[in-house]
Amino acid sequence: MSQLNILTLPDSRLKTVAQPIIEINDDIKQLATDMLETMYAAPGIGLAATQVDHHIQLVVLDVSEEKNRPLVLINPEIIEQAGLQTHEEGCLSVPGIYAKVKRADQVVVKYQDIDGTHQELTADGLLAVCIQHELDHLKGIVFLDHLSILKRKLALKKLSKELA
Ligand code: K1U
Ligand code: ZN
Repeated sequence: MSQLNILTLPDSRLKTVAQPIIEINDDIKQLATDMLETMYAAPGIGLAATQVDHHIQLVVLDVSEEKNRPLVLINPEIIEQAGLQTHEEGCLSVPGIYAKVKRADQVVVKYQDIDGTHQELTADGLLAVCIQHELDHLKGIVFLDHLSILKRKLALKKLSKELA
């Protein structure tokens, strides 16, 4: 197992659109294991392959209190969504910046698990927020892109001060 380097803004690689995974081979399984280790160590509740400079459709998540419910989503796709919720979000690629983002309250996501089995998961609350946040990363979108231009500018200014 090894921890991976997490890309941070303004790295343009975070804007890359991830490609579907055709074959779930040992390299993909190792990457998922390393991403989980990286996420737990950060600490975080989610991580997309984009953030560790692998531009493939793979995300890991664990929103449990005990950090004992890891989820690996391969080729995830939101197939249903309903309602609206506003939640404060952070991002390991935007360290030290938090902002409220409006997203769907409930989502149904279809994906393949690490064995390649097709699955569907219905999520609400923090898990739904985290799924939407991580799937955005696979499209090259970060949570600041959901803010007004003014709020985004303020957040980026704060980030540049923090990274200086
Ligand atoms: O994608 C990422 O960078 C991970 C991000 C996920 C996320 C957080 C909050 C709302 C939506 C998505 C994080 O994990 S930031 C760190 C964080 O929120 C956290 C860390 C430790 C304990 C609890 C939360
Ligand atoms: Zn993020």
